Amino acid sequence: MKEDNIHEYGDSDIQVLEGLEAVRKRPGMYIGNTNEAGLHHLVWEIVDNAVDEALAGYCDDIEVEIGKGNVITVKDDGRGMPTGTNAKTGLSTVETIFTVLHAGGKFGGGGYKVSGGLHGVGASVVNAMSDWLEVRVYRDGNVYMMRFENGGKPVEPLKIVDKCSEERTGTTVSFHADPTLFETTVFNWDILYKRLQEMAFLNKGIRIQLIDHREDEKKAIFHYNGGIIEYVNMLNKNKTPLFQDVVYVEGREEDIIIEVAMQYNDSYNASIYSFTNNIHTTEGGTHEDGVKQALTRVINNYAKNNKILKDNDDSLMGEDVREGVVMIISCKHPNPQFEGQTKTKLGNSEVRKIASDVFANGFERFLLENPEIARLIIEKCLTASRARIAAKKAREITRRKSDLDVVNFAGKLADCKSKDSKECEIFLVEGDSAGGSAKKARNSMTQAILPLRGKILNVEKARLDRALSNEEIRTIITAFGTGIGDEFDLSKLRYDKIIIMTDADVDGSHIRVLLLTLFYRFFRPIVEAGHVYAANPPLFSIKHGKTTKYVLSEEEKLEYLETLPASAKPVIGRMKGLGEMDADELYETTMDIEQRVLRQITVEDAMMADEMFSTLMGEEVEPRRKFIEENASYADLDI
Ligand code: 28F
Repeated sequence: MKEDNIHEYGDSDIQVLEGLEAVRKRPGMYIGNTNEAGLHHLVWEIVDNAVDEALAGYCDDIEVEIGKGNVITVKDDGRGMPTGTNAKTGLSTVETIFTVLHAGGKFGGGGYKVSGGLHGVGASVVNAMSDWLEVRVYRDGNVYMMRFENGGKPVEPLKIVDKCSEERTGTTVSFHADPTLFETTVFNWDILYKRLQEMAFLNKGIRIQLIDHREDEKKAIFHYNGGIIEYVNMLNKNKTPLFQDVVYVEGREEDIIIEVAMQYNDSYNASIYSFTNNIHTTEGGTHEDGVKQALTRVINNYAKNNKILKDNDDSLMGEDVREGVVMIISCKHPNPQFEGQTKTKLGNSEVRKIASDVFANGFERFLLENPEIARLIIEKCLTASRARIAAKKAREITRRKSDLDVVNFAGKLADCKSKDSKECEIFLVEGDSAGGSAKKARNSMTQAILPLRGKILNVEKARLDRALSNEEIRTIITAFGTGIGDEFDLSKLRYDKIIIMTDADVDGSHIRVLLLTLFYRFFRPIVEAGHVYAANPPLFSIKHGKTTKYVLSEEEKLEYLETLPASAKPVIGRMKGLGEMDADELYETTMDIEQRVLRQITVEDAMMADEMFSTLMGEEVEPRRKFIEENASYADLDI
């Protein structure tokens, strides 16, 4: 306290100073921590007051400056703090705001204090934690100033230090955090940037500037007239959104305001961020629950009403409708109750229904007005639901341990005798007749045969989940022995080589695409480890004398013919499909380890098949049409 201090201390001042001293003694109780996070908390408290003035409708420009020596200055162009005397404290309102704990809980002008940060302790705590603080108020053509030092002790009372134009109004607060109380007093640009940008998103129309004068001058301006719509756009910037427009819904009941912005992207996870009074409620709460419930309900109703979902179809579950969603939920509440481990969960029970009703009404309307987008959303949800069911089925299959016996008994799989997986191979053969020949021709010690019927698979119509309930595919899964999904274990693979033996025609191509998709999605490690092969049946047979040579292509045929003596009279035959070969032919051309040519399938092959599968089996007509057009015919798809 300076000798020439004209401020006289009364009883209330003593109490005030004891209050601020308590803050300095137990900072944890007021700002949580004295680390970097606690330091930045000081800025949030001051910015919150400016944002509240903006939300009350009197301010639209906020500036945060980091000065040399880590002095923070926050400016707003609001009405300016009241400069008169506060009846209760007998001090000026400005002094009261900066020295009385919890002062300014309710704001004048009918607004309520929305931004009261997580701790919501106000400007007096910032003052208590600063070695100096200055406030300037521009109001009624005057510039008022008051300075505090050493943890909030007034240097002198509020006084007029200058004149300004009548139009110029607002409040400016500068402070320097007390280095004896904080682990660090260096402000972090990124932390300030992120939170101020978030504030600007959550409070549309407010312009917030951040300027760093410390080394290289840095400046950022956040100003979003679209508010949380622009937030969603930013979150989706590097993603592929399902549709252009962001769904936006707003509504209020009494003093509670709910705002939701939402879009889907092509990813599989949900990004849902909820806020209450500009505080990120990381643990969620009633506002988030209400909106999530409404999302599930509205999508199911729409899908049923439009016969996209049949009456006896299972309803879409929450996780189905949230796949790929990006959503911001913002609640403004006059009296929020924060619960949970970190006090970041909204507990007010009345909010659940309000949030649910507001979002349901708006979203339902959006779907009715945008039927094309509605269809896109529902198709995405249906795909998610099918994937969920498929994964569940796949897991169930692996649990049925006795399946293998049943499979053998049913005579579908002709297993090999050897139990040494290193020498075993399994042929997945297209059609019963090729299957029959292969069974006759095989070396039953090491070669297992599993015939697959194209008709049964009817791949064109089958989605993967339905494919999984197909007997033959279940047999494949069981025969491999590795299990699937969480329970997958590569070391249990019963065959060293899995050989796909299909014709090079439409049906064969379908089966290959389906099998590779199955492998890609459920058995990728098998592909990665190089266990999957495609048999390469020859295209021509060349007979001369007693020898027969099989060749895979036209070029190879010509090449081989060149090597024959001029006297030779070769007989060239075009090979028929696998089904038309007899057992010997099949063995010689495709199964005999000495003569056959196998092509190892790579993950890229499987990935391409998976893409092809998605395009061909998907509900979207346009990509399918384009795909077929570009690829002319399935038969040409050389995979
Ligand atoms: C840089 C930080 O703190 N801005 C503020 C105002 C405006 C009013 C106010 C603040 C009245 C009853 C307390 C003006 N005129 N920026 C800020 N701008 N506080 S803080 O009032 C304080 C309350 O209890 C203000 C009329 N009503 C309110």
